[in-house]
Amino acid sequence: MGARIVFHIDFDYFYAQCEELRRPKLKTKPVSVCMFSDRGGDSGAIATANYTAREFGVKSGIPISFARKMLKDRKDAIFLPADFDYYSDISEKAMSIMEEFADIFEYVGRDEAYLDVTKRTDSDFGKAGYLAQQIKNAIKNKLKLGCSVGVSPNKLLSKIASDHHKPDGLTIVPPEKIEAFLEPLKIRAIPGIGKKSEEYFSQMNIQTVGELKKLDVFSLNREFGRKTASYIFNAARGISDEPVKEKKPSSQYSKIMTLKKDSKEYEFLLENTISLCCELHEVIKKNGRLFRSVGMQFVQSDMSSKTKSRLLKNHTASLGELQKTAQQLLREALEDQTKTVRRLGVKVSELSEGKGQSDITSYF
Ligand code: DGT
Ligand code: CA
Ligand code: CA
Repeated sequence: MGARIVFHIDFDYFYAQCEELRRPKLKTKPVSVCMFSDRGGDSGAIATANYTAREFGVKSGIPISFARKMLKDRKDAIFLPADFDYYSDISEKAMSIMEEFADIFEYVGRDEAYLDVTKRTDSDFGKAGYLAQQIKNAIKNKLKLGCSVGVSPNKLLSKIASDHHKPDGLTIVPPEKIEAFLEPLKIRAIPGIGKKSEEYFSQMNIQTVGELKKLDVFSLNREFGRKTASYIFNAARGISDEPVKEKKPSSQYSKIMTLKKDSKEYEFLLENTISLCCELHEVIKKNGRLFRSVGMQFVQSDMSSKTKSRLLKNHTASLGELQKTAQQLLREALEDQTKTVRRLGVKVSELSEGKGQSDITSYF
């Protein structure tokens, strides 16, 4: 077996691009997607902006009021509230197109994924480049969605490479080009190196990845601790052996079981509900997701179905909250229950990414 070949695919200015898709006239205007807070007015932050708005300094995380000031001379500037359901819908479609092209497919978040394509390309970077272009074309033709792709022997390098040319990029880094690719890059290009580490390194006159390589692992250890130090040391050399792990996107998770006996007895059903919640919670945890909606399903002895669901105030990953909500739903469902229950199910939906998905936390 030759070198691994891993793709990182990241959709360009994702939320704003989604807005352009449904209103193509927006394309020539500065578009900012906003997360308005419930305090009203302009309070809240920018989720993302298209490249026209970025030319004026607008970017993710800044207050909406700042963005308005930056764009005050553009009478055509557009500010839209984020519509996550719509973005998730486009994301799911794009993910299912990409899955077809992978040996192993790892969903990372709404706008990115890793694909291990080692087998289907026979470890050949020429074939891999061709495959990457095919994927870009498929997403473009079917959804009109643009993305940037990094191709390299590992996840870390591919993540850096996908960010190298944006939008609509394709950056291929075969093993023999790793050094030449990495050395001139700003250290910030390494996922996990943020403002603070950047300041620390710049005091030592280190700006580029090439310069970072001059530091030995011991001085890095002293500053960052063993784990982070070894990550930085290896990252500067393009080394990372984290495997691409199969993970599919899902808009809901559920667990359903056939009961030992048909029943409409609260205590018996509660006991089973609680254990279903535990199993379901394992899945939620494994996928690093938060949920906001909890649902309960009965398949009754005549095979008819009964469902109840509740939307929580906030997204959560709490097992306690899941069990408490399921218990309430169970009690409500049993209020007018005449038939016995044969199968019992618990479901969570309205999912969002947990904290675990951000680059920094998953790398450090
Ligand atoms: P790019 O650079 O063309 O990939 O642009 P985006 O907007 O796709 O940026 P990316 O990939 O870092 O993030 C994907 C989506 O995640 C983005 O469309 C909005 C959301 N997002 C990113 N950063 C933030 C942030 O700081 N706050 C909030 N609320 N959302 C963010
Ligand atoms: Ca993106
Ligand atoms: Ca991204």
